[in-house]
Amino acid sequence: MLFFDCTTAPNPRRVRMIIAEKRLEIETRELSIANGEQLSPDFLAINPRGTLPVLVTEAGQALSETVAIASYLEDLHPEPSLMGQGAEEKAAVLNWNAVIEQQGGQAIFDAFRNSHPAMKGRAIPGPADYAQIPDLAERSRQRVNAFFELLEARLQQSPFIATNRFTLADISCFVMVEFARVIKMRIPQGNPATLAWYEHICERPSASV
Ligand SMILES: N[C@@H](CCC(=O)N[C@@H](CS)C(=O)NCC(=O)O)C(=O)O
Repeated sequence: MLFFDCTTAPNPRRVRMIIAEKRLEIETRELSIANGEQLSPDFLAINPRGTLPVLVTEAGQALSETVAIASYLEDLHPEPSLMGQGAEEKAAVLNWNAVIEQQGGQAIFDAFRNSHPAMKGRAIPGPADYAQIPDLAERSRQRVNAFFELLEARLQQSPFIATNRFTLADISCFVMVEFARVIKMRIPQGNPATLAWYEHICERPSASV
């Protein structure tokens, strides 16, 4: 197995947290997105989408989606479970993880990639260059505000994002919320349930990877 990582990027961080939670040791290769190493011909031969993370499985398949990597590692190493146990929990984890990615992660990434000078011409990850759309950055910031309200409503009802235990959905949410610092957005001080959840996750050893 081989894990292609980038220590500055949020999606690879989700995989690092999964690996840490499951206490696995996987051979890792670091690539620098800042230096464009994800677009080298050698890496594009492994992942033509030119994105990180990538996990090359035992059979040699290159997985480029965090959820797929999480599912693969969960099958090989079921404990501790991060993908839920039983039909209801498994469905809840996938459901909430998708909500976090689409309502939170995508809004944060769009706000960042369509406004930050370092992302000029790189508004979408991958081999093709796309121009920034400033209006999209602004609209995305509005969506991030809505995401924080969605989170607060959920965490008023549930100790963790998807179930009553820590799962992949919490990892995704924690990483996205921390990444929002790049657009200078943080959990609002008026959202006590989200702040308490955040402090609780910060106590886990995996939060520091
Ligand atoms: N859907 C993928 C997203 C992968 C992704 O977009 N990764 C970003 C880093 S967080 C990337 O590779 N960016 C490369 C670039 O900006 O060119 C996942 O679940 O991991």
